[in-house]
Amino acid sequence: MNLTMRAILSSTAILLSAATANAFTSSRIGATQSIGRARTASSAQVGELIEFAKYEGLGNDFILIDDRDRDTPSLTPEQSERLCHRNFGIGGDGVIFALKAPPEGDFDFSMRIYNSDGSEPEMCGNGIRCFAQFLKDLGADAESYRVNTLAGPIVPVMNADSTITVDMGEPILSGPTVPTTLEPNAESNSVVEQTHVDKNGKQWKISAVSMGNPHAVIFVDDLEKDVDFEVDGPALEGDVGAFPAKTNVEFCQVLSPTHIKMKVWERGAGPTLACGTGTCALVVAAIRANKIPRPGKGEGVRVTLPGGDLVIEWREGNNRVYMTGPANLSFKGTAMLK
Ligand code: ZDP
Repeated sequence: MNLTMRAILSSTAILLSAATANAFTSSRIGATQSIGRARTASSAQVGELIEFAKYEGLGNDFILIDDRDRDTPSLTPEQSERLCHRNFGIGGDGVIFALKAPPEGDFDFSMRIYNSDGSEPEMCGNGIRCFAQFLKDLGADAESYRVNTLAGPIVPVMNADSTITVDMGEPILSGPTVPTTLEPNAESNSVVEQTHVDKNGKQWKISAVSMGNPHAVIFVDDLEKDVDFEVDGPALEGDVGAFPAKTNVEFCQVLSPTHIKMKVWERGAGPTLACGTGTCALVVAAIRANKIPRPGKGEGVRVTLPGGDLVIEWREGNNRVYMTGPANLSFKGTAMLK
């Protein structure tokens, strides 16, 4: 095939190339002479080819962009939304940008993320593990990274068994800060199993927790019988009367004192296979609502999500939440912006 034909073909299709993690030899993913563009402060344009890597943490999948020489994302929210489309784009639950550290503060990098609908969340638990693995594969090989996020500093630590543990910070419990308008009914203005009726007239008991982003945690006896996922998820996500910034929704079933099963309806992304921040929020909510006892020091709670398991420890000494789980490269490639 000659070059002209290739150019024509590439203008109608997104080129994907499979690769393994050890294929990262240069400091820049897939850097080539012929493809790519000058990394300026401006955003990329329609018709441009951009390099990306695709990662997943328990099937919560993200397009990773190497913007380490930039302060702001090289793609707009609209371009990111189109790239996340599973038929017209690469497909993904969000686009994550690895950016320069800000001049102030002791950071290694900054992270920004756009959801698959183009909205921008403050934080992303599975995403930050993917982010850390992406940096490692790019050659920034450290034991841990101090990452500047819209939810403050977050520190992923690379474990010897190839899992990643992330210090997700302290949960935010004060209702107005989450933010929720549900009436506080527990200490520190928090909302624990507060009764709420959704727009379809269905009654729920909601615990509101923020891990930088808002979560509505709901415990049910039976995940399959008690939840009409595709109806209840969006009804609660978009309930701006109760959650003015919308909310992620976690439906949970306690299986044992150290094991919880959860299904998530994500704000701005809909049903996803896993949600890191949501898993942290639900363990905090479970302990506060006495659904499970607080585990001993150094012990975690196992949470089974549709995409696999995460282990969460809410440490009593410092009130911080630690999340441990995997993050893996799926493929890398070149995509055309539409
Ligand atoms: O808060 C939001 O809008 C979420 N959709 C952000 C993504 C959260 C995520 N699923 C996580 O793992 O924390 C990525």
